[in-house]
Order: sequence, then structure tokens, then C-alpha cells
Amino acid sequence: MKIRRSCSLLTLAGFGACFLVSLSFDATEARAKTHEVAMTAVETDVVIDGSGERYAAWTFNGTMPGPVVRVTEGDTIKFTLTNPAENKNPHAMDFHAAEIDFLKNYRAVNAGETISFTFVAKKPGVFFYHCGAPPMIQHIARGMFGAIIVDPKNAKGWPKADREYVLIQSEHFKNPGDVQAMFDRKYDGMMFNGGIFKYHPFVTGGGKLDAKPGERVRVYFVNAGPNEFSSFHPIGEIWDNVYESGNPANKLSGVQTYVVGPGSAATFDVVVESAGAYPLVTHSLTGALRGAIAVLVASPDAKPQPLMPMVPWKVTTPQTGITPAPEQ
Ligand SMILES: [Cu+2]
Repeated sequence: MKIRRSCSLLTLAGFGACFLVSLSFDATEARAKTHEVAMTAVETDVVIDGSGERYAAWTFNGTMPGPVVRVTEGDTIKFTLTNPAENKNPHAMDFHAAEIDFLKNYRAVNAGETISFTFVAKKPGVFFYHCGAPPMIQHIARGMFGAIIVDPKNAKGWPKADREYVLIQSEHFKNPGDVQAMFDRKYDGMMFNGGIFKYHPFVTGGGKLDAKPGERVRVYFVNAGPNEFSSFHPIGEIWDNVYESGNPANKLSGVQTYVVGPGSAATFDVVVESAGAYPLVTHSLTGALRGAIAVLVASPDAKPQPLMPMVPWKVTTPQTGITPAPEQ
């Protein structure tokens, strides 16, 4: 509006330039979208490994992790969380992509209640989202986490990716009610996308991530924690670029291993040089050897895959885009 007001003060000779400024201003505004994102807190069992092991999870929309939310820098998100009456616990939502008052917006709502808030995704990147209801350590450990990708408005600010994946690391505690074990860091497994060795083809039921040799594979990586740091490394490769918090402005080159702390995220590009297998691991080996290995298999006939590929565990996996709440 300030631009328009200043225009009226310009002379006729300056009108043309003023019109151009107004036009580009309006065009930028018109591109920004508003997304209605609705999620439901679902307390339910999920399958966490290829043996069919079930876990009494607390989730967004019934899956661990919750759905991937994907918007563009400058977009508005109108978010609603429903905590159905049949749940036993309060739940909340905290989007790391938002810059809004925590007390008002991230407060827990009891079963039978809903909460709504609105924010503008002003900074591009990949961000963590999670439940913040107390004890937060337990709500995250039990599965209430996910990723929001805020694509940069300027898509030319970084190389175009040929293939994209989302990987979310989190700790698994066998006894979902043992909050003390969570405080004591006594985790039993380390998961990528809610599964132990979920993308390890040599483990029963394990899947894989596909790529073609020469492709630029972009991994949006989130560390849900709740406690452990990830030391993310591609075995047999080097990260071509790492972008802290997934922001194209935060670019590192030729990185072997990059640490992502709990509650943080980064975007990793790897260009696989030749056909073969490239395990993506946390090089904190107690985590890798307890489940945090995702094997990127490069072969010329690699098929397209969703952001979070399915594995044959009879468990639904969230897909790209904004997934609507499940039907009740
Ligand atoms: Cu919760």
C-alpha cells in the first residue's frame, strides 16, 4: 500500500515506472497462496519394523511421522488441530516454520477440543513440526512429529533436484509409557520415517530409496529427537551441498558428514556418481546400527518414488502434499 500511495505523488512522466513497480508488487502478492491444513491427533498402534512389531503411538493423522506439509515461501497456512473426544491425552502443534506467539498458538487442547491458528511461511527451508503437550519428550517420542517444506520463492536460487525424499530421524523407546527412560536417553531403536531399518533392503521387510546414476537427489532431513544428535553421512558418497535448515542461502559444499541436532533440519543434495548402493546413515553408530540406515540404490531403471516411500508393512505412510485428516 505504501508503494501505491507514493505513486500518486509522482509526476505524469514517472507514471510508467510507477505502474511497473505496482504490477510486480501485485504479481508477487497474487502468487502467494493460502493453505487450509487440518490435522487430527490420533492415538493408535502403528507398525514400526519388518517383523510387524506394533507400537502404541500418538500421531498426527494416524501415521508416524505425520503428513508432509509443503508450501511456498510467502504462503499463508491456516492450521486446525482436532483432538477427538475418544483420545485420552491433550495434544498441541508447534510449527518451526512459523513465527507466532507460542503461549497462544501452541497450547495443548484437551480431547474433544480443536485449536486453530494462522501463520505466514516467511523463510524457505525444511522445518520440524511436533506436538508440544507436556511431557513434550513423550509426545515426540511416541510419534507426534513431521516435516514442513517451505519451497523457496526463487526456485533458481539452488540447483534443480531430479529426485526428492523426506527422511525424519527419531528415537524409539520400547515402552511408550516409560518417560524416565526418555529422560535417561535409554532408547532401544533409531528410526527413519517411523521405522527401524525401514529402507534397508537386506533386512526383512525393508525397502530402499531409488535413484538413477547422475541424478541430483535431494533429501529433506529432519531430526525429531527427542534427544540424540544425528551425524548424517552418505556411505560411498559426499554431500554435494548441504543447506542448513534447508534455506538455499545457507549453502555448504563437499560435506562428508553434517550434524543435525534434535529439533533441527537440513537439506542434503547428493549426486550419485555411479550405479550401486549408498547407505545414508547417522554416523553416530549406536543409532545407525539400531535402525537409522536408509539405502539409496542407484540403478538406470530406477522408478519415481513418493517423498516418503512405502514399505510392505501394512502401515500407511504419509505422502507428499497436504494430506487431509483421515475420515472418522
Ligand atoms: Cu501430543
